[in-house]
Amino acid sequence: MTRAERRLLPEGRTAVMGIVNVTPDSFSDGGLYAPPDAALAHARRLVAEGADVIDVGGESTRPGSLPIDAATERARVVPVIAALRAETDLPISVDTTKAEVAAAALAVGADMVNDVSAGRFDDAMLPLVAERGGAIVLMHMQGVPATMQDAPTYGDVVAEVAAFLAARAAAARAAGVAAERIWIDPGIGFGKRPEHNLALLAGLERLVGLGYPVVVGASRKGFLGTVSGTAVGERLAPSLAAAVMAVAAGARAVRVHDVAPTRAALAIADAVARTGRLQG
Ligand code: PMM
Repeated sequence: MTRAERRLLPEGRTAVMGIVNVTPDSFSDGGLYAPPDAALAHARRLVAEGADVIDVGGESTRPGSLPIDAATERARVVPVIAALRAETDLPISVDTTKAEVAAAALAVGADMVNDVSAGRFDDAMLPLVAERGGAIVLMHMQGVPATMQDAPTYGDVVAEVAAFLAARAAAARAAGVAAERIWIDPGIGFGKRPEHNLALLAGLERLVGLGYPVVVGASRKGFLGTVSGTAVGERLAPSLAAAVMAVAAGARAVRVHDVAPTRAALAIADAVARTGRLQG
């Protein structure tokens, strides 16, 4: 199957993007999957649990984290993506802000670049994705990971994130990326206080109205702990609630750690949404 033939969004239900962090320092899974074999085994498990997309990342973007060099990042993600591509036709995305890493990942079979900087950290990113016929996730972030949680400030967070994403989608199209290969993401937790994250979930329809598939990554994030009083290892139920709320507001995809329970929860959200559409 070629890249052009692989469907990024399944028909009639929300896409579940399963997270494979090949990093020694991710906030939510603590580097559990850092060795390539462990990352691959984890990816296989997410496939078996029903993931629609596998998102492989080699650089931590947790608050306070510092960038790593492209060679290190490439060495983490490329073997995992190549091995995964050899055994599945599922879409694979690479979570990176570096065109060099994205190019290597696309060359071994990735379909999509998940860029938390929306193409701003590397000017070569959008032209690369256009040239290779890849897809891209454009995510909002205020600041950079090292300092983004120091003092996030907004006037109207929903309006500002919507304007940012519209501008970045326009930049991607101007670089030659086809409109149907662009997803947008509010960037939950990226330069945002809990009230900003809640406002974005409450106002998600505004982002949906921009006309691109919206993906939401709330899984296990800090604001869920703030609101529900749960530690990072206890956030499955809050994560499922956030995913269901996102889908009810029109999100087409969710980026999650826990694929099987998310699929089960979203089966209900999708069925209710379908019934609502039938009722007109
Ligand atoms: N969150 C993280 C990393 N990459 N990509 C997108 N598109 N959206 C997100 O919300 C997002 C991301 C950080 O979370 P992790 O450490 O659990 O992967």
